[in-house]
Amino acid sequence: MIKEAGKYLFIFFVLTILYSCHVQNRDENPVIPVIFDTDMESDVDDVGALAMLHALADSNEIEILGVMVCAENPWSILCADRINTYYGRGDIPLGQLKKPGVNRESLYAQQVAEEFPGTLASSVDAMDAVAQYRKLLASQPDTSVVILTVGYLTNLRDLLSSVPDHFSLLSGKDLVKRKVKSWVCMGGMFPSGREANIRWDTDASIEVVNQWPSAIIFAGWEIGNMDTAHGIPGLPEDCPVRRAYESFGRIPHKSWDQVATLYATRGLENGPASGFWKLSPPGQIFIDANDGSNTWTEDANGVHRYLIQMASDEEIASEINALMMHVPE
Ligand SMILES: [Ca+2]
Repeated sequence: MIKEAGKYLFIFFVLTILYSCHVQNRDENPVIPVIFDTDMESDVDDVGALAMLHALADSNEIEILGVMVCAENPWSILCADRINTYYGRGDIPLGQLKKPGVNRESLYAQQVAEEFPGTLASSVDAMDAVAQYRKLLASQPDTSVVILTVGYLTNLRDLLSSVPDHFSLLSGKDLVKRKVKSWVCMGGMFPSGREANIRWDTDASIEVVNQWPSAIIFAGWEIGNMDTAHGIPGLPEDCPVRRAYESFGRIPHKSWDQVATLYATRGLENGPASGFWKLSPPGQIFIDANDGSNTWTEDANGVHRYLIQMASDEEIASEINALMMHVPE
């Protein structure tokens, strides 16, 4: 009898220790809530970035709160929905740019949208991106959300100028100030240059970078100009990520959106990839209204920073490739 009781006590001890380790682990590595804002049309790196986010969600490193499309192309959001569905997350809240914005062709979005199963029938049925942003931000704890933009800044411009509604009594600007922890923006070229995400909707870009109520971290063109996706043809045939890359027709391909994604997830603060880059000194991005090019001014009181690559291309690409090649169970 005493021996039996001792056995149960021992099991109880082991379980208590295991549980406290689990709680400790969870506190040390909290799940990062991410909103992904994409122009999934003209280039295919957005697809690679979304694949990475699903791999990171499967390893409980992040939660994909929502996927926003900042482009007019009606196939983009359907393509994102098919990818979410493939990874078992067809219920991720979606938001679509509903006002006029950038409208560009895609070599893969319609193919993926038409050939793969999903939950959204038409971009017309999708919720307005600004409303979805407001709904998602209002539902989250203060200073918690990471916004990752890998496209035009049209949605964020419209979010900032949004007014109180039934989701929140705060203005768009105050809601961002209250809820957003970090905004990582794939955009710009540093210290200067002309990059697509910033220049295609130059007016929105200028308004956002001048009005954003907290810090912005830019993942510039120069640090994403490295090849990844070499292994894509080895993914299963029913994988929409493989279809998108093969339809786009360039494998391997550059990785602007994936680099920003890796930083926004594993690179922040003391994340496992935080040594891959360092932050520039604080400063201010300046965007030229005539051609959308940007320059940079160091300023001790500035709230903008850009990433400076510290690790080799090979090291960073290998981490990105591993995440992109993740196959859901
Ligand atoms: Ca993009």
